[in-house]
Amino acid sequence: MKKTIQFLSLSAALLSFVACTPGGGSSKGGSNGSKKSAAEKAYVAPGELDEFYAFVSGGFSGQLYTYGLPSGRLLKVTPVFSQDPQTGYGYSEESKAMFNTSYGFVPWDDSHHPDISQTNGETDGRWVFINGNNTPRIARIDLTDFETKEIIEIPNSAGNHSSSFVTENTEYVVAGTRFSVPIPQRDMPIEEYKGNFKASMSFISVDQESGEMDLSFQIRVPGYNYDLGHPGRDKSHGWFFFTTYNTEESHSLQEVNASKNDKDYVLAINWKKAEEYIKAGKGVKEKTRYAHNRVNEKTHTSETTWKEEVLVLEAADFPGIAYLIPSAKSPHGCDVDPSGQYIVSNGKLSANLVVHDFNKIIDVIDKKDFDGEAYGIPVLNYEKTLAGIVEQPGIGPLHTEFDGKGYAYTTFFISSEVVKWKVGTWEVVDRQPTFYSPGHLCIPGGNSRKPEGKYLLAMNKITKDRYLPVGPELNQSAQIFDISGDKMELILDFPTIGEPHYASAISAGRVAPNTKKIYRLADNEHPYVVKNANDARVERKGNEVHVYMTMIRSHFTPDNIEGVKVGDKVFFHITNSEQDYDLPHGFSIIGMNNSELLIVPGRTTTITWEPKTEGVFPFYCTDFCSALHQEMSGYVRVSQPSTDVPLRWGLDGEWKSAK
Ligand code: CUK
Ligand code: CUA
Repeated sequence: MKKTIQFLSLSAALLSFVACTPGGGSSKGGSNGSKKSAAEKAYVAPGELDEFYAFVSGGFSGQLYTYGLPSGRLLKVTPVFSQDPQTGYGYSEESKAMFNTSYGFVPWDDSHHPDISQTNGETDGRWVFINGNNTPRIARIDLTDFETKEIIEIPNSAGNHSSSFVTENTEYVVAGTRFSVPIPQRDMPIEEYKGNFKASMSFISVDQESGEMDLSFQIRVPGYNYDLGHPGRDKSHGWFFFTTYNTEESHSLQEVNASKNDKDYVLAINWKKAEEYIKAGKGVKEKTRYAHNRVNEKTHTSETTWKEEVLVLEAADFPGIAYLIPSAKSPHGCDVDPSGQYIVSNGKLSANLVVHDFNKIIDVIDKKDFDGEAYGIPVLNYEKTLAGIVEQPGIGPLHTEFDGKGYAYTTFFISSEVVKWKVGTWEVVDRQPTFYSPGHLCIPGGNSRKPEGKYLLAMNKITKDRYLPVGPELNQSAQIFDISGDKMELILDFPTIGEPHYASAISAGRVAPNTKKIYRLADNEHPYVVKNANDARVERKGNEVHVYMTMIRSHFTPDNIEGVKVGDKVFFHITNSEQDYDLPHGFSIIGMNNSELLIVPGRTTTITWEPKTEGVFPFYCTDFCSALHQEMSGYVRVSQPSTDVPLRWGLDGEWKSAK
């Protein structure tokens, strides 16, 4: 019965969707001005390409997923914080160092907020940054090949959630802590949290040429929880805004104890001011230890550099760096409009949506018209910084994005809807149900001066009956709305992987032309590269056997190896000799304890194998690469340790021996 009602109301909703908007112009397939059905708007015909790339976080999968908009097609899985058996990321010898942290090898994380690099406040399509929540880290993905190139650990942080958000010229990737902890970490009673735990806001600079990150400085702030943040832009460029919760500083049963205060704060940080102090030699270099993992582009191999100190500015000691603005109860999202004037604090436990005015904030600060302080940080007056209130727009606001046409869109988790409201008049102009309970939403360029307000992607937390049932664990559900008209129109539902939190999207034209097709074999400086198949060989170093192998349609060189012994550790260093687009080969051998390798043209990758018993064992190419793919295979003969079988390798009956 419940099902029927749901179905009926859904059909009604869909009908009204179809009936309403004229839908704006389409950039694909020519525009004829005729009305398009919802299905047509999301339909990207065979052979046609999407208008936008959407980078969708994987949440607890730890990865980044690239979808096309408006089709909802999954274009790419980029492994970031978690091992990936499809590519060998995190299993291959070249990629293992990416997971080094001060906590050891950590091959998983919870990734929430991808953000695209910017130039002059616009997304520029160079890199995507994304946070690892659990073991605090930030990763950089290069959009020429959609691979993770760098992971930097964030010391003095715990639950790296209010991150990773990019300032408008990619000066910094900013990473706020969620939890407060003892800094430096030490053994102390949990009950002594209040007043003793601290929080760190990390400013990670980005090299504009290479994209390389460097932890520039941290600002030490009171021991609240910091949920989300966004950079100021345009007039508020140089500032950063974070939402706080648990200003009660409770350490247990937070659902009650962190929800007592009627208002929590928005923390406003003037990072330009912090830079001035640093230039003047201020701040303290604190001892710490964290990993900085980078891929060497010439060898395609990751390397770890251990860092031993961090520059810290105690916010209370440096006037003008930090201010606390009382805001809606327990705010979640902290969003800044394209002009940089309005800061929306999505008070998830508040009936109204509170918007602060940057001009007023500055005015209050200039007049030093403070309402006291907290831990030495000036507290501003709520009313005096208020731009306006969106009155009772829905229940449980989480996140807001902007369309660049004067409207904002807020997700409401509890009332399960997206609500469109007008910036400046704060009136609600449209609302549409989502199925069900949206978290973040994404409009291409949403976190920039120039949003491209054509589509809105809502990422829902609850799926229930949207797809065929598949047991208790369901994929999350995303929905695309066309927002080019006055009313939002639902045009597509599609399942996602892991739990997407934020997504950031960009016009395809800013990314597609720069993407790589192959890696040039001539540029490959991997120490085990084989550029000419004649140089393929096998070498023994004690109980290590190193196989220098090539792969090309449709054979491995060598494809016969003898003289390997039980107890050996075999390193297959394999170079894909192809120089054509879309020609990876795979590699796997029976009983390997890690993963296959998927090797793209021009690259060398290494996987290990430790045979446990004697015998003759096949290996094969795992990626269907040619009509003779099934022939792309070989054998390794494994003997007892006492064997006198010499180490040799061959192809087509021509054998060579190790010297
Ligand atoms: S959070 Cu998940 S819905 Cu981590 Cu940005 Cu709001
Ligand atoms: Cu190479 Cu299949």
